[in-house]
Amino acid sequence: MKLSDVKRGSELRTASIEDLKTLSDDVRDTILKTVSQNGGHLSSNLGMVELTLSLYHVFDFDKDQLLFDVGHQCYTHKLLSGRASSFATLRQEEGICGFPRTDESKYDLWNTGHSSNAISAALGLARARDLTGGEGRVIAVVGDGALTGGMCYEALNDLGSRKTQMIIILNDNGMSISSNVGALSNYLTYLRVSKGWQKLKSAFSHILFKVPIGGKKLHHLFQNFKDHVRNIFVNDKFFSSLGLRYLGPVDGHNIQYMTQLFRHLQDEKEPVIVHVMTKKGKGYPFAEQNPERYHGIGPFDLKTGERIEKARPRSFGASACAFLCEQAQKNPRIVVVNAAMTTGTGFDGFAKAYPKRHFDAGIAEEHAVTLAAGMAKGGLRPFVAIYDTFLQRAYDQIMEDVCFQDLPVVFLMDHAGYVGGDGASHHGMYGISYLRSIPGLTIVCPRNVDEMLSALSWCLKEGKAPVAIRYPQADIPGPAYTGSFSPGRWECLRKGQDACLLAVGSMVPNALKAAEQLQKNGIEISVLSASSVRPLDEMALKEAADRGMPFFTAEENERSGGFGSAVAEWCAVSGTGEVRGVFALPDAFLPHGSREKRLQECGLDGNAMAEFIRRKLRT
Ligand SMILES: Cc1ncc(C[n+]2csc(CCOP(=O)(O)OP(=O)(O)O)c2C)c(N)n1
Repeated sequence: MKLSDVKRGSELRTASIEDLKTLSDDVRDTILKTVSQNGGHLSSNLGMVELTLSLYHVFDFDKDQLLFDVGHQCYTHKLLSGRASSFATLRQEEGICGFPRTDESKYDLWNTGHSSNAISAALGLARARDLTGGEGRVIAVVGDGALTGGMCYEALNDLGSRKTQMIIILNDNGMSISSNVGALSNYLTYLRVSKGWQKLKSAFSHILFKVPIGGKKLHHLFQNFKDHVRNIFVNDKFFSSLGLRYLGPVDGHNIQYMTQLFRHLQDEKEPVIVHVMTKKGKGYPFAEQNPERYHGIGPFDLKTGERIEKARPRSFGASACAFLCEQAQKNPRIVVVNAAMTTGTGFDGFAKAYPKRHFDAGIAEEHAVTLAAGMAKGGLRPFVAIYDTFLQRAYDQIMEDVCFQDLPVVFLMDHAGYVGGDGASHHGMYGISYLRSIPGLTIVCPRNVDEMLSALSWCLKEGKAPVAIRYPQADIPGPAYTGSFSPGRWECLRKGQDACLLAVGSMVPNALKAAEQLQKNGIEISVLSASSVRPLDEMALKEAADRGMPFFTAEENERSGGFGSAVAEWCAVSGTGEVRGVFALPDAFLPHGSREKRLQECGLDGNAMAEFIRRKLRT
């Protein structure tokens, strides 16, 4: 069976196991070919092929509901649910998204991207089904990495006490993005090795194949089956003590075992957790050997496994890491906290150099932030490196445990701005808005790596309170930074008298381009790099306002609650100055695509800014 033979996922329900096996080869090849060209989440998807095919073989997704945690492992599901012909456009402008999107297919039930929420969402769907007299099973696919996130336990706690039908597939590949961390991960390893799951596999198949599917004796046999299963599978203590039937571990690449097991779960009325063992990168030797490197990867050469890329600019994260490694030699109080993104945030060097002073909390941003707060209270200098988008999850902890306590925790918010291929759930475009209202928090958006390093030095020398330093992944082009960061002070990059353009971080180069364009029309504007987003440089604002210069602001952040709003608030409160334009991303969940194109579309490129300012100054 080939992918081109599958018009609807439901056709897989009558396919033979042999057909599913040949189909798995075609699916794997398609994923490999597409990701090598477009980039994407390779390792997790290669590991999910047989598991997804088995789910489609047994369940009916016109009735049953399938949710993916994070959703980065959904490629086989996309290929089987009517999107095989458009799969070549994966992650491209106007192409299909790398994560489930409800506006893309009715089979994508949830807009996903942030981890550890699938059990809660699935339980909500199950309860809605129960109360509205609906039918169908609810199935959540959750990775062992996702299971480090606290929300999973909140949901299990609830599910185990007010039970309903729900199947949780624990897709255990022993990895988060890097090796998984934490005591629960150790427990899963214990389950895997305690009885030797190779032995279990043969015992399991022996029993399963004795149990016929359908027929009058099914109920009786099913009871037998459950008893046997209890004996063959590992005696789990953790999940069963929470009120869930635990089955596993099973080989996640053996379609025959999995489909047999899933069939026996079709009539279960209570929650079940099926522990499925998969191999990240399965079938592509480079990814099997180094699953982390191919977790999320740009285009690469299929034959050599090497990335096809232009020279990469200096990374903010790696530069912050190198700086803190150096400082940590002199200052034993420096510690770094990550939340399952040590490599992504550039901090693997620190983890290697100072293993006792590096803490990977798992996909547990709330815990990571409060952990850092405790460390700061105890006299350490914690630096918490988390992407702008994932730090959202720890909003309350930033507010209550860091800022309310006024503790010197430094947040390093990587991947700020429009991130491109990963799409709406991953754009770091809300950071200024969600942080700006928290009392006592200094917010810094440096205009390049050197300014970020200067801000870090300032934090170590002077910083006695919480600071958030927000930056994109790669260095920002523009004039060299030779200053010395100080909060509430902006750098003047160009002087003019007709207007004042206040640019934040990544918007500085575009603001300078706009100023050059305007000069050609005889309009001279000042350009200030407003790296200190909070506090504002009130002296600079007052001076420009006194000279009658209108303000324009530019930021790679959503408009609501952003830097432009801060300047407009200042004008309103101080009774002076006027904001004539706010260049910002719209208040929306923007699709994936090209950053350059999206910035143009949103009026954030130099030409668009110049044109807007020209029109505004004429009126
Ligand atoms: C709240 C949150 N923090 C961090 C991430 C980044 N992230 C994406 S996938 C992933 C690892 C997930 O591991 P697992 O659930 O085991 O899935 P696998 O990739 O191993 O299949 C992480 C940390 C995220 N998506 N959401």
